[in-house]
Amino acid sequence: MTTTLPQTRHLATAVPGPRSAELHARRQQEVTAGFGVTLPVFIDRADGGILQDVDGNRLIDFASGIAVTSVGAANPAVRERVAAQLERFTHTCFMVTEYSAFTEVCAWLNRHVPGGFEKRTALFSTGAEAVENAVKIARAATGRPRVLVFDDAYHGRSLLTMAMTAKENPYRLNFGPFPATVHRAPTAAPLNRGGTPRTAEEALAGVEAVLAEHGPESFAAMVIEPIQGEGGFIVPVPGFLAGLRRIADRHGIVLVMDEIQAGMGRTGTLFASEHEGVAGDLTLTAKALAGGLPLSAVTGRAELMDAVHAGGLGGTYAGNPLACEAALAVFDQFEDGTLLANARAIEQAARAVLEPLQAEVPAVAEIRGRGAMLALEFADPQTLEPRPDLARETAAACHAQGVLVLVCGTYGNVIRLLPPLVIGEDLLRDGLEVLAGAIRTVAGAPAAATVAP
Ligand code: PLZ
Repeated sequence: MTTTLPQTRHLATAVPGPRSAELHARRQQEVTAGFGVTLPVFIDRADGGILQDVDGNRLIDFASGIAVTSVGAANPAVRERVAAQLERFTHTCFMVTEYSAFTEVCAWLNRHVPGGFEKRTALFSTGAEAVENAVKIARAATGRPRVLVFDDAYHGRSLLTMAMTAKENPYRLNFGPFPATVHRAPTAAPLNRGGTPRTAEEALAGVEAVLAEHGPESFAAMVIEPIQGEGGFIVPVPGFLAGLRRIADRHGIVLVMDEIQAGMGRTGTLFASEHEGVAGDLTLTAKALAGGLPLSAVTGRAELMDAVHAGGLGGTYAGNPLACEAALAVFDQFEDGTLLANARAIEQAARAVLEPLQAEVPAVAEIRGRGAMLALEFADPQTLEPRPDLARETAAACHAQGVLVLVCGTYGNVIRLLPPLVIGEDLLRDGLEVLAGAIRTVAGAPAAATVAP
């Protein structure tokens, strides 16, 4: 694939460099303190697997803007279609007058989203909006109020989706009260949560218990990520999603599959729920859907999607024409299977470098994920206490060497990899070697004593 930037890591200054530091200082004078930043570096251009900053550093992108720029941040087909649309018009509002790109995006999703039933799609702009609208649709279709969500869930920052998100700091802190109709059930525990369920059966019994407590007939929806993203790249234990499917069917609850982070090819299949052979009644996409332009979708059973009264769904920017054109360009690139093959090749390359660390560095507790959605969890080898300090220091060491990795997890002790699916082999390997070196330096030598998080 042709790119506009050299696909090599290059350090021209310290990271962040002087120009970034200047711009960051200015930002602090003008931008709310409520936005955090992973790495205070200002980007000038980006393409393929590279982010080039204003100091001339070329950083390896293992973040993709949180799983968004899977086709690269300056994908030629995306640029071309968006530019052509820019010449025609930028906006009409689909609720005022119509345009075909909106319909075509819906048609592609109806065809490709899992589930052998007739589907309809609604388009919005952000992931949180897709989640909110799925709940609206499920309520309208069932006439029920409650929503079931799970431990370690992330569904957004809006008032309802924040209530659905599990992690207190930073997402929920000081922002309550929360709607009383959102209830949380257990998932089978990732490695270091002693006392929580370990198997699908145990977790599903916990789900049934929460439903029974409030009456299963009062639940409109259960919402689950097929791989939990912000919560720590937690792959569901085998049988858990299938069990949720059965419980949803038994009680007439709408199963909502939040594929916002894990979907659109990230895990080596178009949708992560395909790995479990489970289809949601409603499936949510956003992020990588439109190659960096804001677009999200709710796709699902026609009878649910059409249960809403006309005018009940919408939004000024919902399914913006530039974003729809970008999505159509992304869809074209899934046609030949290369992007999915890339995701699987990224997994192989990453596992080959990272898995040996498990034997070598005791605090590397687990390497998990699917395709190009892989994570490494740090915990004390004896107590399994989370080690967020090691994740933080490893990320900082990578950043200093020009590799952008993100930290996630309910305990902040997980390093996650979300490279663009178009990242070149050499660049990927270079980034992985930097990461492995950082882990050895930070967490390697003598088995560290437990440090309070
Ligand atoms: N559902 C599964 O991953 C967004 C959030 C980053 P929006 N995840 C990244 C942050 O700190 O805000 C996400 C997700 C899943 C929903 C969302 C929400 O998508 O487009 O950010 O609203």
